[in-house]
Amino acid sequence: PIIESKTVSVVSCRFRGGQGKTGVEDGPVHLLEAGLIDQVKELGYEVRFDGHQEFKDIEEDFPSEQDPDIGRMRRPRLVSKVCEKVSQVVEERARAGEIVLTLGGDHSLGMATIGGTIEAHPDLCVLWIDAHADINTPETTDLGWLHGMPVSFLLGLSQMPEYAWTKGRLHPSRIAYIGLRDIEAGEKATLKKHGIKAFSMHHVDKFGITKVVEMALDAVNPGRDRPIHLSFDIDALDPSIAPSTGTPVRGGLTFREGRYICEAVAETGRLVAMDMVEVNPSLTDPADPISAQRTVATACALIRSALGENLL
Ligand code: Z70
Ligand code: MN
Ligand code: MN
Ligand code: MN
Repeated sequence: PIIESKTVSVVSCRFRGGQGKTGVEDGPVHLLEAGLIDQVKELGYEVRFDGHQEFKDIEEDFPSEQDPDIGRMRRPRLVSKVCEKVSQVVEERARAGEIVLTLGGDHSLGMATIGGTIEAHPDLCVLWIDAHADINTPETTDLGWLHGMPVSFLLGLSQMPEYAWTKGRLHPSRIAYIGLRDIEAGEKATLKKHGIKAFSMHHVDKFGITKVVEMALDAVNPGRDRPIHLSFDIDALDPSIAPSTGTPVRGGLTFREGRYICEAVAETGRLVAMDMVEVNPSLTDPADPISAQRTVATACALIRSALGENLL
């Protein structure tokens, strides 16, 4: 493979506490059952996978009734404790020079994975591929779910004692979005205020995915020399190819556009970490019995693309 590291470290996070729907904790199980590890080995990597991350003790310490809301934030302590733990695991593996592949679980995990990666790779840049901006703060959040807020913690825009471990080390100039189409007014204001590069589906239509990826990389990684963390929310893709997710939004990326983003990252040879989140196999359309299978297959294909499949 083009990527330097020969080891992919799989961090499986069966966690759903950052949002309201059951089933997203089964995402990693289905990805593994689909043969993800063998698929990655097939590409020439060593794979390190030592079982699912264990959150039982934390979940016992912070059951919903003992984890009251803070402002509008729901399950704030549970999410913080789980993410702090995941962050330490990701940091350790990134420091070992492994490509860290985190399987979610919901996207609150993004504060953990990027928070961990940036400790090992301080000059990190991030591509956040999503229908949503996930940049709400405790002040702007409407529903209070943490999966809509991780970027604000990464950038240091949200600070609270319960989240003291989040260091806010990511500079707003080091993150770019692709795929946005469901952004709240408060989030839009935050993006504007901090000059964050955000490419919506409108930009994908207008410029094409090739140009959009080039512009995104030019913004966060002009010399193509910085390590890249690719945080992929499966809901960035159109619901026709990735229906099994908690908040599907019409008009998303095509299968090829999704894979193109991943291939372009692989081409740089600078991928150090990837997240694949919000795959919820329990959300199936009765009229479409293989919707979960299709979503899982799509997620596996995206991961293989980011690891260099089909690059000549
Ligand atoms: C909304 C919020 C979100 C994913 C929904 C939604 C965020 N902006 N993220 N689904 N994956 O609750 O903050
Ligand atoms: Mn199942
Ligand atoms: Mn997301
Ligand atoms: Mn999303």
